[in-house]
Amino acid sequence: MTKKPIERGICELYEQDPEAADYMIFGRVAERDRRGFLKGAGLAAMGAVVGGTIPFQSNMPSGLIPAALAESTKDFMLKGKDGLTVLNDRPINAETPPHLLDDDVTPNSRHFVRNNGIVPEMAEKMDASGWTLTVDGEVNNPMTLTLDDLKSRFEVVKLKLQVECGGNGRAAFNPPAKGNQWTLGAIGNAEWTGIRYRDLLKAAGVKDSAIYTAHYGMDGHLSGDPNKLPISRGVPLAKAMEAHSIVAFEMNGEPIPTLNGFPARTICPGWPGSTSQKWLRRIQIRDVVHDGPKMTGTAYRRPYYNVAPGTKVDKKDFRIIEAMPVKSLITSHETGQSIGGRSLRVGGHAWAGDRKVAAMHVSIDFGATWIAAQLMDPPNPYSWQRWNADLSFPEKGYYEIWARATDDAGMTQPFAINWNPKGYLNNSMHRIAVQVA
Ligand SMILES: Nc1nc2c(c(=O)[nH]1)N[C@H]1C(S)=C(S)[C@@H](COP(=O)(O)O)O[C@H]1N2
Ligand SMILES: [Mo]
Repeated sequence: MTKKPIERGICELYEQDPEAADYMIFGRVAERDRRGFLKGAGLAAMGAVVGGTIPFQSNMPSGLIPAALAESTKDFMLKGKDGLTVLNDRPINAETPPHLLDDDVTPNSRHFVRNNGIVPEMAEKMDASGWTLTVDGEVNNPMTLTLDDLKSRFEVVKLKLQVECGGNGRAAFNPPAKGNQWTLGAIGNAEWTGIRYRDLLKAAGVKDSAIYTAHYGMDGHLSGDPNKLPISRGVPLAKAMEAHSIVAFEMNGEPIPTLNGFPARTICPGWPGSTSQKWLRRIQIRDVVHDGPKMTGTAYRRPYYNVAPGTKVDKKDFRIIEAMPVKSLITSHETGQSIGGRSLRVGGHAWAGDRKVAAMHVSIDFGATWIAAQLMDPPNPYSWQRWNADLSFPEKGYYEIWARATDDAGMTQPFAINWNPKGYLNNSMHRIAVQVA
């Protein structure tokens, strides 16, 4: 018997049980009228997903997959998001095309979204009344704090921090890896306001036995089972104690948007985005490595040695992914663009997990020669870094611009993909095509 997948494509969900699909995708808050039409918060959630109110909603049969989700997922917009590509193989996952990531600070409207479960009602309503954060486990003073407690009892910091999904780049794996087929855009670098994770832990008085954190959110499991969690991950205590790991309550000066974790989330920058728990409600300090959903098995893990594409790897050889590898994007131009003159200033961002980016290079001759780009310092550690390069094309025609970053430990982005069974950590260099007229 094959195991029933818990995360299924929207189309597949609708095919099997349209009404249940409405319920799962548009939330447990979905209410129906006598004829079974969606109303109330469920309808509002559907409006949010299709990007507007639905004037003829009273004609809309229940269990009808909105065409915006079924087709042309490229053009349909999530509420509060602008130009994101929605991957329709799971409820609400959307990435940002690289040319829309040109801002040094990623606007809320362009920060990708990766959800493993159902957005909690509190976040849909953007109303934090009654919200608390509990810190417990291996601590001397377990605490339960309100949002006001966070803001008033601890020093508030503002940091520009990169959050990247561990599976960003998975779409390029061959043989393909199961999971969200992210291309390049599951990365963002917003300015987060919050408190240092370590200040919280100091206040709670971490015991000597503590080695790992466990993060719990308010989102519901896709199955609708209230006893199941979609995801609960954590980090080694040392990562939580790092000066740039925070519990954030604002994103770019505004309450964190519904889809990005309102009212509060951890940000453990430079590590797989899954360590940055959204809709946070509890941090448990543990004396063992956390074993919540998506911590064990092969989730967010890779073999500790390199394997040839397609290799079957024994589960015991998988290790938890910690810092993400060095990476960069060309964001100044969209791939396929026509260029008028022979010279072109290109630019983008580079980042390197826990490290700093030390050098940035571009090539217009398929990697035969490389030009050093100008590389800025990050505004703070764990922010991505701006780079720019002035190119000149010898004649008209088709070119590829390749970009590669090198971190301060000498690691450079490869051309080929470092294949692993679950399709994590693809940091192969970004290439765009241009036509020089
Ligand atoms: N509670 C909760 N937190 C979560 C997730 C989730 O599904 N539920 N997804 C994680 C994953 S896999 C990633 S990559 C990041 C994405 O953050 P974003 O949606 O704000 O871009 O959130 C993480 N935090
Ligand atoms: Mo992720």
